[in-house]
Amino acid sequence: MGNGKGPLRAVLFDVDGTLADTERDGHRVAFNAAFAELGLDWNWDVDLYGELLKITGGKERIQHYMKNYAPAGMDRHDLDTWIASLHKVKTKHYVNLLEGGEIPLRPGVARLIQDLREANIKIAIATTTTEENVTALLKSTLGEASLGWFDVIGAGDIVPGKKPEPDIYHWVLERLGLPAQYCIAVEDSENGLKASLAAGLDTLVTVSDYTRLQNFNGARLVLSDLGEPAQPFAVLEGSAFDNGWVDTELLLKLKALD
Ligand code: XBP
Ligand code: MG
Repeated sequence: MGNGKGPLRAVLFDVDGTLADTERDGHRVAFNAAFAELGLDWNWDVDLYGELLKITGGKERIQHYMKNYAPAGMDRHDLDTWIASLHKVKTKHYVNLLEGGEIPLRPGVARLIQDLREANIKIAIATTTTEENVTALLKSTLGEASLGWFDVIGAGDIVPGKKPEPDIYHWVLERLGLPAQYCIAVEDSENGLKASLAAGLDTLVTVSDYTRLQNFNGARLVLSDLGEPAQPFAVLEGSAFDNGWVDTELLLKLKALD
């Protein structure tokens, strides 16, 4: 199961569901606001959105929805351009939500990022979402300066295949200049875990409401969240060595498990 021992040099964070619970009250709301703005009578409720999350990428999700729920629109000759412009409106609404401070970081995220920086371990982002969304989330939660804390931010359409393809992880590892065995990924979903494992990364999973029941075979450890001293995590799969919150020391122990 392991990918070879190596010192821990970098942690690669997924964004949606991992850094923050962005999907139900963030992306979903922004998609619906964009549909309303463009006069579409589509509404993605909480359950339907859970289904649609199987498709990663907002533009890909819209296309999948149209094909299965609103096929009439699929005939337009400019389908890709039309979806891209609808998605731009969605991004505008999503960034507005973040700038309004609507979405906080999940437990333990800010603490772990600080701890890794103090330990001189690199941090990076590997996500399917649009880069503007990542920068808006980091700015609104950790402050403007936090953008400079990340050695690499890999997001959106810069690679051909979105998760569960490993492309974004390969892209980030290449720019970090590190082989996978020196790194750990933090993910929240089965699609994300598939991507990180396919890139050869040991992976820690913190589940979110939408992903709790998914298959996390191959993860080093599956937790409720990263935990805080005053609010320890629950262990769902694997061993956390009696720790109640994820810190650099626990990640080093996970790396040494092979
Ligand atoms: C995130 C996604 C994204 C977001 C929406 O997956 O699939 O599509 O839901 O963002 P992951 P965009 O957490 O695995 O990176 O609309 O910007 O695509
Ligand atoms: Mg995710």
